[in-house]
Amino acid sequence: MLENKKSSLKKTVKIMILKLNDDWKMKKAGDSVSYVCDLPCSVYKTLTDSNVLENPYYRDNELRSTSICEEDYVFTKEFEVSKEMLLNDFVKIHFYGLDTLCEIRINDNLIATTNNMHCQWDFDVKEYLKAGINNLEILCKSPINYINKMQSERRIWGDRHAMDGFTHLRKPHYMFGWDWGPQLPDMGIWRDVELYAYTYGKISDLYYSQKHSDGMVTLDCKVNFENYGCDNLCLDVFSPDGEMIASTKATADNGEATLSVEITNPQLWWANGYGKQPLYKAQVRLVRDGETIDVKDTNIGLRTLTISQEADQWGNEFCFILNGKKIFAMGANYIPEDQIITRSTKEKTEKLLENCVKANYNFIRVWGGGHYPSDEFYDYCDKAGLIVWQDFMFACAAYLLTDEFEKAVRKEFNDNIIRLRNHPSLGLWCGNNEIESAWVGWGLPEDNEAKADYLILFEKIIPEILSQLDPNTFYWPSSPSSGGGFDNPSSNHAGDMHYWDVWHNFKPIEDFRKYHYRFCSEYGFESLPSIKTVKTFADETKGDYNLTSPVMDNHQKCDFGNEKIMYYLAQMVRYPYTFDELIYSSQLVQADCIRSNVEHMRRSRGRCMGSAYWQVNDSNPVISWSSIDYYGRWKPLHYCAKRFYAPILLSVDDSDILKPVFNISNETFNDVEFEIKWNLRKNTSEILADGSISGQIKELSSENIATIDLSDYLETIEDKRSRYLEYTLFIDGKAVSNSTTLFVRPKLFTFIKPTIDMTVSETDKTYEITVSASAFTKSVWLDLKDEDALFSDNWFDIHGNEKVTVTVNKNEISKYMNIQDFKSQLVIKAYNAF
Ligand code: BMA
Repeated sequence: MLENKKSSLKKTVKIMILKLNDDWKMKKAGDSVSYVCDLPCSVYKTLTDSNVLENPYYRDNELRSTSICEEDYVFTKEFEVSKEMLLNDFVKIHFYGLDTLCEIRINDNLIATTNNMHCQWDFDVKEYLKAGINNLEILCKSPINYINKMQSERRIWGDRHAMDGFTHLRKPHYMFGWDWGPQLPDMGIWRDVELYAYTYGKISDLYYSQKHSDGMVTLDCKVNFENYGCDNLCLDVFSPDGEMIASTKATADNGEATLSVEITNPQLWWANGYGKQPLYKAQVRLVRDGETIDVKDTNIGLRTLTISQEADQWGNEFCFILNGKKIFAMGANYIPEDQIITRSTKEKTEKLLENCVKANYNFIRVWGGGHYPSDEFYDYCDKAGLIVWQDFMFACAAYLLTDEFEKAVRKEFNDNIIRLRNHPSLGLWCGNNEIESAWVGWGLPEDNEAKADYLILFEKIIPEILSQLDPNTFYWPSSPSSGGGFDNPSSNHAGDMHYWDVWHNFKPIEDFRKYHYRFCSEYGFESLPSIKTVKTFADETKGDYNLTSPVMDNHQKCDFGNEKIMYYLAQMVRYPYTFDELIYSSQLVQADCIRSNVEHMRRSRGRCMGSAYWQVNDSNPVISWSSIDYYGRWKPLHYCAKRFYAPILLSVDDSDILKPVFNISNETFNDVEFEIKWNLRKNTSEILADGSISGQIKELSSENIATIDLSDYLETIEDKRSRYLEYTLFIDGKAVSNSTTLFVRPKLFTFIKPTIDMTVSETDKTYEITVSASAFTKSVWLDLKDEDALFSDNWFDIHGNEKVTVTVNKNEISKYMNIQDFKSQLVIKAYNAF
């Protein structure tokens, strides 16, 4: 009987997986009190979830939270292993992300130590496991103690907003603080953990390459695998609607094989705005005796995508070329979604990216001071058509290539390149953020060793690894750069550019338009977040609602950030007397500034081929350059982005205000017939002159359509201060783009205080808000007092009693409300209606 039982236990054929994500415990090393947690978990998350630490984002709690990470912490978990699992030849543990300096023990045996948060870790553990209950322990050592020690032994330069010495450790730099983030260098287990076992083989990784020729794509898949008795490797390809369209097989003998199929009539993958994002499914199976041992599915977008640097009359262009078409990249910079990374969720990531698509982005830059985002991030970009500019995780710092550091980063490159290289959205790898330009022009402390190591790391090691692991994706050494070798990285003639003279260097907002960039991958302007967001960290009763209060000051991380806000407000708008007005005004100046920059760049399409404003999101509730705040609330800038990134944009070049020039930028593949209608109006909105212009604008082009002469109407200072130009672009009779140009800065304009009329009605699925006013009303802002809603349009101008109707989908409101509640929640603001 006993014999029989024993022999019924057989090696499983398929890979066995045991997830180890739940029921962990955390305690400070040496302490007896522990707290329960599930993965992802970290010190700050567990302590706040257990109510032993107040939220570090609240008021100035940060100041009492940083030092928590001067201690070591231990995470433990008990888990049961079956006899069956241990029958397998290989039993391994896989960590998708450990933060950062960890000692891993199983049943008190030290298995490994780790030193890079950007890596995944895989260890053989069969010999340490027993059938029944086992104990897994992760000791996380203080990152602060580590960087202090390393920095005292050998100083290396790093941006001063982060804790001194951060550059020594491969942990997202921003966790040590940034000019938009508190210093909370957490520790923990930030991605999944699993135990897995196998005997006959396993697929390690896949690399897909595409060759496009007329009406056909050859899809090659290079498979790395382990084989201990499998017969075949199979590749099946399914069309976007699920039909199997190609299939091939190879004999599985050694550790590498290439499978190849042909796809006829390929449906091409396009970036958002240019076409659809059909995703084919490619499935690779490792087979033994007709049974699948391991399987890996990959979404494939059929496309060619690289950067063109063709020489032209201005130098060398820098633009994405997608399926042979040169496109204008429209997007923003992405930073980590939470300062306490373990608070990030798939839902928040998807919502954020969905909001990027709603604002007509076609690309997004993953900035190098954060982390390599989750798989879900790229899956969403694939699905939605957002081209990803992917920095490697190095920013604003120098590094020394010690043996240990080099080993750590080589593993990081390997892990992340393999993980991300098959995504159709992956458009470009970039070495780092602002380090080439820092060496050239920031006056860094002299350090020849680190400077030489810069070239080895970013211009030798990374390109070499990419040529092995992902030769299909374009590599750019740094952002900004004009190609590397410390050769004028901030040039306007080639490569990408970060423009910060407006904001960091106090240059007037209009200065941006003096220059022409090839691709502006950073520029930005700060504003305060919504009052609803301020409420989550500031206490009005304690006097926090004041820009220079200690709490607001703590939530402003940029040097002289609040001073800069006031400086630019004084240039642009009337003095804001209330806190509410201050928030509104800062958002107004931000939106107007970024809008005018983008319009300028889109007018220079051909010469300039990309715009990424700094930054789309926030990692915490803070005053920053973001267009969407930490709680996902759209600032006016995001509503503006939806407009200035519209596929077809009408804008006005007002360099000569007496003779404004209408420009249309057409970022579609169609030549379009258009009509522009314009009105020159008084501040009452009364029309003084009007006109219309029709014509055709070619696909993928930007053209100055017409200049109008308004000098007769703008003779006196009073005229300039009380008249404005308003214009709309119609295509097929439908208004697709509209805006307003003042002839003076808003603070100098003679606004009339309007009476605003607003009515709300409802349909099954929407609330409809109709607004009109007794005079010209600038930058109207609709909002709900306590809840959140996405408006179909917001931050628009009203031209007197001409009605504007805006809708809200009922399912876009954060909480169910009937029409009465909705009306009582609705607030309206405007620049001249405070
Ligand atoms: C850029 C970025 C970040 C920074 C931002 C705002 O230089 O690369 O380092 O947060 O400016 O200052």
